[in-house]
Amino acid sequence: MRKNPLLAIVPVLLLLLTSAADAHAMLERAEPRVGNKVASPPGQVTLWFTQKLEPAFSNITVTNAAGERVDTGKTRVSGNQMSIAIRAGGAGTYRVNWQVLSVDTHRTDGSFTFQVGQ
Ligand SMILES: [Cu+2]
Repeated sequence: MRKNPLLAIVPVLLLLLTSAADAHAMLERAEPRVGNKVASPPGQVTLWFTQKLEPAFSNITVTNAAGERVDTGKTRVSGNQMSIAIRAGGAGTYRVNWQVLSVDTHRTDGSFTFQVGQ
């Protein structure tokens, strides 16, 4: 009885698909840095990811200590990097929320904070 040679490559294909699916766009680093303290409000927030991003479906919002939006609403995406300009929103804890669609069509999201002031 002959085995179908195509069956032999199925496990290999499954392995390739699985490892590709694990490689979602995760946050690699940010400026201001995650959890860091800066003396005055930065002019923008920039995030770097582990994969290239789809500009139309990737965005950032930033809120200040009072929970008010301080971002301009215009996220700029370039390769695996995205950034947004922010207005000065006083001292305290700023929260950065991000959502991205990576080029492998997987969505990921997350948030982090940084501190402004002494
Ligand atoms: Cu993925």
